[in-house]
Amino acid sequence: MIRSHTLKIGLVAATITAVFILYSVISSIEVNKWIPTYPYYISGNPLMKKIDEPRSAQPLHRSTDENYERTNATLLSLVRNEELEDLIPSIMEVEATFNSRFNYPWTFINDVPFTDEFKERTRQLTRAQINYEVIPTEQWVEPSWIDENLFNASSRALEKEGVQYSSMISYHRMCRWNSGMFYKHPRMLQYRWYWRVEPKTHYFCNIGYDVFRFMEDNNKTYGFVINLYDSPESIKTLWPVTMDFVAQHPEYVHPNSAIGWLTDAEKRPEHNAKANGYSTCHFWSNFEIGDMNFWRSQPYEDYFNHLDRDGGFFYERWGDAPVHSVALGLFEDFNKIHWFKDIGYQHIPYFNCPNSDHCRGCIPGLHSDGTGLSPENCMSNWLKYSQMEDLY
Ligand SMILES: Nc1nc2c(ncn2[C@@H]2O[C@H](COP(=O)(O)OP(=O)(O)O)[C@@H](O)[C@H]2O)c(=O)[nH]1
Ligand SMILES: *[C@@H]1O[C@H](CO)[C@@H](O)[C@H](O)[C@H]1NC(C)=O
Ligand SMILES: *[C@@H]1O[C@H](CO)[C@@H](O)[C@H](O)[C@H]1NC(C)=O
Ligand SMILES: *[C@@H]1O[C@H](CO)[C@@H](O)[C@H](O)[C@H]1NC(C)=O
Ligand SMILES: [Mg+2]
Repeated sequence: MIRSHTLKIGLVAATITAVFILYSVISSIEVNKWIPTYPYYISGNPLMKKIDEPRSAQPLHRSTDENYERTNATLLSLVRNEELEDLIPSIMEVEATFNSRFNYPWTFINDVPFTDEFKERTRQLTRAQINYEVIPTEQWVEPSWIDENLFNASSRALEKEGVQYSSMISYHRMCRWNSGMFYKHPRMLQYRWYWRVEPKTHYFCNIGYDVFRFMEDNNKTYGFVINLYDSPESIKTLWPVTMDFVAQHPEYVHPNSAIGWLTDAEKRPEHNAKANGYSTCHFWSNFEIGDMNFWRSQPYEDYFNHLDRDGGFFYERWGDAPVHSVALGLFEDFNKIHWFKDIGYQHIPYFNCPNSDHCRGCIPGLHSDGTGLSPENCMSNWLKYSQMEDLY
């Protein structure tokens, strides 16, 4: 009697356990669609500290303020007609989390005219003014001194080294335009501040304050969300060419520069070695909120011309992200560079996911959606050299 009773209890327990295991497996499959299997939470991850809104020297400006006024700014997107479907969700999310309250104008820029479909579909997405612009040819195509044979030969060599997009001339043009031309576009000359928005990016957090006026009130030049190491093969001579420039213009280097961040060799010595002295750390420029007065300044103008003359935008594959970052890191006060920790953001495959009540659909602390990408994160270097660890 006792034995069969025990057996029954055993059977019931086994069944419950089996159901529970089955349930766990099924639910973990569901969960695993969203949560990466590697430990995305690393101890000391600064994103895990709960945050709200950034500290500001003056009260943050809200659209509900009495006498609220926009500042001199535009949302900016360089984009192709074919990318319309990928751009629409990005616009919708920027509108939903920020711009539906502030109504900053959008500026869409293209190397060919926008189609009617592009214009009609994007017009549905915002109440704000929209500028549709074409890039003047001379701001887009290779400068006269670029040799096509040498470009062809170098891009084949870079291709062999695995440098992404190296034989796509349009990608080189885009990187050069984003480095030294976008703020010279006739439409952009009307504005001081810009926020760059790319197709296929996502925005997870409500931003209740005017980010441009935050920049203005706090004397910030540049805002970023993600800090990464670059592919050193794409920028082998960027640092040596930059050092030539600095030797000609030592007066341009700011006494509070972030040179330690640019030259760090401790964390990834092999990157520093391949990039000839540059850590390859950079602000990921598919998101940027910046003051175009910096790009329009004499030091940056001279620096860009020096790089452009060298030809590395074509003979190597210098990205606008490392070019912007090296310039900011050398010629600007690091205190004027702001990590928008509170802005939840994704551009495949990286994230900035704050631990904040303003965010939805993004796992706090998450940096990337693939395994093995955490070595690409340079944020800890930035925080170390900019001594900003305690500020957030
Ligand atoms: N109009 C135009 N936009 C481009 C071209 N190439 C790239 N872009 C834009 O430049 C940005 C960066 O390009 P993307 O393909 O996203 O490069 P990735 O993010 O580095 O993979 C995106 O906003 C693109 O829409 C081009 O040839 N013409
Ligand atoms: C460079 O390569 C392109 C594409 O393969 C080709 O059309 C062009 O003729 C080449 N230019 C020169 C100067 O060899
Ligand atoms: C906005 O800034 C640009 C560039 O600094 C300037 O030329 C323009 O006059 C400004 N516009 C307004 C309305 O302040
Ligand atoms: C910003 O710069 C202005 C002019 O140099 C200065 O008066 C002001 O105190 C600065 N504000 C902050 C928050 O640093
Ligand atoms: Mg992109």
